[in-house]
This record gives sequence, C-alpha cells and structure tokens, in this order.
Amino acid sequence: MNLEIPPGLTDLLQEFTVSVLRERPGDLVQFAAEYFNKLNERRLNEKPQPPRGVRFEAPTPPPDEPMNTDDEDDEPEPFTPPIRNARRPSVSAERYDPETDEGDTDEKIIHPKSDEQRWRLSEAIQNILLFRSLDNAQLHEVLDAMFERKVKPEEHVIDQGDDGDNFYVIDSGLYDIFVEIDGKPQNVGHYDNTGFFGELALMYNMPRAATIVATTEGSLWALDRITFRRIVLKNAFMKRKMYENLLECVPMLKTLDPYERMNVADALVSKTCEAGECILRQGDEADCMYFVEDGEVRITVQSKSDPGNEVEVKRCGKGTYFGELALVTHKPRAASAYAVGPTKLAVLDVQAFERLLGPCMNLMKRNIDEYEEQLVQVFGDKASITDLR
Ligand code: 1OR
Repeated sequence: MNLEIPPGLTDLLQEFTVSVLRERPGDLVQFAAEYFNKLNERRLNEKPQPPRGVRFEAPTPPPDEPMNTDDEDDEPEPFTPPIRNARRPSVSAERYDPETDEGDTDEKIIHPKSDEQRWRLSEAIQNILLFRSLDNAQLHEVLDAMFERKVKPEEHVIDQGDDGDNFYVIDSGLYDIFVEIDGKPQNVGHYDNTGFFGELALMYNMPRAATIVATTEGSLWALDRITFRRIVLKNAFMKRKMYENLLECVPMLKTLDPYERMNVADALVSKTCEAGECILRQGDEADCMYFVEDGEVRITVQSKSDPGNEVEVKRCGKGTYFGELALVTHKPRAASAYAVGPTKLAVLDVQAFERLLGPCMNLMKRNIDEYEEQLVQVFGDKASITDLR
C-alpha cells in the first residue's frame, strides 16, 4: 500500500482546521462540504492575489497612473509589486501558495557555528515574532541554517527592487531603511541593534520593498530563501491568515499601513477563556491588551465610594478591543473584564503595543473622554468615578 502523503494535504487540512477553530460550526460535516466547495470555486475563478489585507502600493503613483483611493472594503486588486519602477523581478508576483512552494524539498542546510556564535544567535532571535510559532525541531533547523554576515558602514544589505535572497535577523549594528518616494530614496526608519528585515520579498515573491543600509559596523544572521519559505513562512502565513479578518475589522487599526498591520498579526497570541473567567481585574498592573476574536466580554467598574459595588459598564463583542487604557495612561487597570461565555481573545503584550501601535495612540487617547462619559452616566456623578487620566 502506498502511504505517501500527497503534497499540499497537510496545508489544506491545517487551513481547514484553522477555519473550524475560528468559526466553531455547529454542523462540522456541512461546514466541511461548504468550505471545500467554496475553496474549489475560488480556485477556478481566482486571479493571483496577495493574502487579504496585504495590498502594497507604491508610495507615490507614476503620473499616468492615479493612486488607488478605493475603500478598504472593496475586493482586493490583483497584486502589484510595491515599487513599480523597480527592475523586473525574475520571480513572479504571486500569492503564497504552500502547495506549489519550491520549499517543499526536505533538504536541510547546516552552517556549523562556534558556541559563541550559537549563544549570540539564540540571543538575537529571542524577540523575533516570526519564529514564535515554530516548534522546537523547526527552530533548531532554522538556527542550523542561519549564517553570519558581517557588515561595514554604508554597506547596502538590501537594495529596493532586487530579488529576495535571504531573510536577516540583526545581531548588532545600526541600519537605515530607505524607500523610494518620487524617485528619491527617503529615510523612513531605522533598526537599532535588534529586529529583522527582508521577509516581504520572500513571503510574497516580490522585489525588495526597501533599501537597508548599515550605518555602523554590524553583524547579521541570514537565512536562505528556501529554508525561510519551507519552515518560517508556512507558520507565519497561517498566523497572519488567522488574524487578518480580525485586524481588518478593528477601526482603530485602519490608521496602520498593511506592513504595520501584518506586524501586529505576528505579535498576537491566542487565549481562550471559559464562561465567567476573570480576564483582568481593576487595580492590577497592566502588561497587555486584548482583541475579542470570538465571544463576548463584560467590563465592570467598582464605585469609588462603594468598592463592593461592581457595575457592568460595557460589553465588548467580536472585533473590538479592551485593556488598552492602562497601557496608554501607564496606570493600573481602571476596570475588570470577564468572559460572558466561552471566549477567544488575541493578546498583544505591552512591548509589542508600544512598538507597533504608536500610530493609533491619538485614537486611543480620544477613547478616554468616551469612557469617562460612560462612567458618569452609570454612576450619576463624577465624584464616584476614579480619575482615568
Ligand atoms: P523586503 O524583503 O522587501 C526590504 O526587503 C525590507 O525592509 C522589507 O522586506 C522589510 O523587512 C523592511 N515598507 C516595506 N518594507 C519595510 C518597511 C516599510 N520598513 C522596513 N521594511 N515601511 C516602513 C514602515 C515603518 C513602509 C514605507 C512606506
């Protein structure tokens, strides 16, 4: 009997499983029938597209090509590489498809390392969110395949428009990020001794979206395209897919560009709660915020004059968030939160919050006025509510 697993089966079942976990259908067989029918229809009709929500556009359109101003809700357009005047890539701009991925080979690449190098590498990857969903065996394989690249000041590690070869994790050094705007490279940010870059071209088979230049001596850990796609990409892709719908329907996150929103998806960690479970308690120190993936959360507040009196002030449903206030104000939790029924949350820790949600800070600060108004309505006067600011 031939027991060979057909290529693509694992990914197909994995994606189906994620859908089941997300949707929690009552009738699994009916859900499966509809799921695979839809999948088949989509495959027959589909033009190549990036994953939903990942629509890169050139920062400035060429004069003969007006900038697309469509609503977010519109159907995603056919995928165009981000830099339209870039050198034509030898790889086609296609969506990621694990089934046709050249990374399906099982060839393992090992770059021997000294103990000192291993130690530095394990330090460098500590906060690399793209590696978070790897299991131990996968992580070892990735670490084995990484190799060190030393850089000098002014060295171009990546040039915008080039084909993608490696993914890089920063071990040390400062690096500037340049993106061509109106034909001129503009400095849009920098990396300071930590972080990673070079994942986009490998993930979406498109030319490099930015130029990365070392401004000091430094050291990078590089991972080849094939190993990146074979191991890291499959996991990261599943995770982004899981969260893309959720993040798309959070109005606050619309102020982020797609690149920034993808980074938020990478940083989220799932948490399930039972009915009635206390998620956070008024007065506690805060180290994260929450997005509701499924279910409902009750927010309660104690009256200042009568702390035994816990009053429900709000309900948060799917696609909403809570727990951000204390991270904005750097104060203890101003309310408690309880799961109403079985509830699924996506948790963003305070470090990722500060790094990734800076552009949404003004919107979150504006929420404080709304919270105060709600509290005054519930408790009747300002004296019985705790100062939120
Ligand atoms: P890559 O493979 O395209 C260049 O090679 C890398 O620069 C890219 O992957 C990212 O890892 C990194 N837009 C696009 N790529 C960026 C950006 C960026 N920042 C870093 N990279 N923007 C800056 C967002 C603060 C958006 C500019 C309009």
